[in-house]
Amino acid sequence: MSTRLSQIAVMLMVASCGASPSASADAPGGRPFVTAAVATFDSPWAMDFIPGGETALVTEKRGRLWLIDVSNGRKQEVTGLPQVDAQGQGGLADVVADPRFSGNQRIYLSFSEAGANGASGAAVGYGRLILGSGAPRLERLHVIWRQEPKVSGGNHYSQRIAFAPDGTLFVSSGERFQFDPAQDPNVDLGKIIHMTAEGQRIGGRYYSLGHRNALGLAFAPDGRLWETEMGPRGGDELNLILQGRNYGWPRVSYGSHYDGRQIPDAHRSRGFEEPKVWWNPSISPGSLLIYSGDLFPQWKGDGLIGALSGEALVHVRIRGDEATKADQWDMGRRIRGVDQGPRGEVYLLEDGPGGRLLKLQPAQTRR
Ligand SMILES: [Ca+2]
Repeated sequence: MSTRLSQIAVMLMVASCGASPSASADAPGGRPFVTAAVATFDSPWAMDFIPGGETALVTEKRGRLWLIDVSNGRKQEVTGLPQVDAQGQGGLADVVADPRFSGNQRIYLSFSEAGANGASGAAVGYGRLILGSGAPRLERLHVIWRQEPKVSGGNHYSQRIAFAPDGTLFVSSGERFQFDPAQDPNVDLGKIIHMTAEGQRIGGRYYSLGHRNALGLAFAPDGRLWETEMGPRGGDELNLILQGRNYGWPRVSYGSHYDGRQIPDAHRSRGFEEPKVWWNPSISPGSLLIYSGDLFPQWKGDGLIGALSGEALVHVRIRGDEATKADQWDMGRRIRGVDQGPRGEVYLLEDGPGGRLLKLQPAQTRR
């Protein structure tokens, strides 16, 4: 079935279930959106729209990058990608088009790269995306950041990229399942790092510390930086990121270690930042979008989180520097990515082989 046909089918199903135009789209138990599958991928990780159009970039963990026209589902593979170390949670990860893409054709990628003796680490680079006739290709990839130190094991790279409103870059640098280095000011592990678009560090080694595995990093329209972080068992967090602050891992967490050992709860009394929201049981937040469109006015300025183990789209209400849990819609699949389209539609990436790109639109037209 074509995308458009399946979309119509979903809408007809909703209509035949008795949804009336006057009913609230947010009625308890009901979803305020309908979904349509646009395309499928092999373990997709992240997506970003190229400014000004219907074309998005989608990464696959094993190292492939795709251009996709979301209006018709047509995919083209981008050549010229860096060699990535795809093991465990590592591989090709985030993709972000430069906000000045129309002038410089630049895209940023994060990926895991191999080091000596089987070690690996996160990295960020940019290149020029050459479009036009022929296959799309990435030219002159230039690595601007390498996580130090590289360590063994394939966990907690994080490697999420967020452009700040002023054109500088924030990168989440996971603690690589090493625990204590998240508190060591002299290594990159467990930090959020601030750099220029060329990779020059701003304000020293790190912007904030004490993070575990921060897979969500996004600016709100008011300029505040929010982060989601995978905690240990029952300790997933949404944090407001402030310069120089310590978020406590592994000294404190609302969760407990996987072997059952307890971790002290209270952050503030021990000198650490409290999470704004935390989840027990875990939802495994894999991505964070702060919604800024008009298509879903009830989400404007709020957080939308793709939940992996939670198999859900999670809505968090954000008001200034405060956040509260709002909705958790079961999607029946691990949700890896969440992004916003050019007209305010929301896109989700399912996790794993055959992961679908889903388009979310309002469940009914408001009259
Ligand atoms: Ca914390």
